[in-house]
Amino acid sequence: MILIKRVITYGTFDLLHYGHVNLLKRAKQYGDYLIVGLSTDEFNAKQKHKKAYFNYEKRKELLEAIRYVDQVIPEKSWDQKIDDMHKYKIDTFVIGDDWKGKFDFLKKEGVQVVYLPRTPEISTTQIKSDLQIKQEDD
Ligand code: C2G
Repeated sequence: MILIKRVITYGTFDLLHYGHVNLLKRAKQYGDYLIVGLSTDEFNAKQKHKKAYFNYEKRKELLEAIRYVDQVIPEKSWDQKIDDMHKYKIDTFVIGDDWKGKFDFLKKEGVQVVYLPRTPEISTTQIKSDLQIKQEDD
């Protein structure tokens, strides 16, 4: 019997860039099937206090085009992760090390928790501020 190892990660993935792709590529290496819990526009606004440039549908479309991503589900709240681990039969939870330690509680659900080093020098915030400066220069 072939065991399908199932991996999950979560994020906003706005202005998709190579740091995101690098995370997804490494996350996929932990299994055979990668699910992304994509922060909804409402979750971004109400809980993460950030407004994505691209709305949920567009961010989902971009993620689904990435070879490493097998399924995209909505991330609507901070509290859905435990249920998600069981609902989607997750073996490994992966996220960038800016979250180091924050999701260790998932180990109690029998899930391996992995924090991966972030890709240096790139972030959605950096892109936005660089573009801001560029516009002022133009
Ligand atoms: N990331 C990375 N390197 C970067 C930028 C981002 O590895 N240069 C990773 C982040 O660590 C995260 C993923 O890419 O694992 C998505 O980044 P964000 O959209 O910024 O994720 P965040 O807003 O931190 O949402 O419940 C968890 C949250 O939804 C995580």
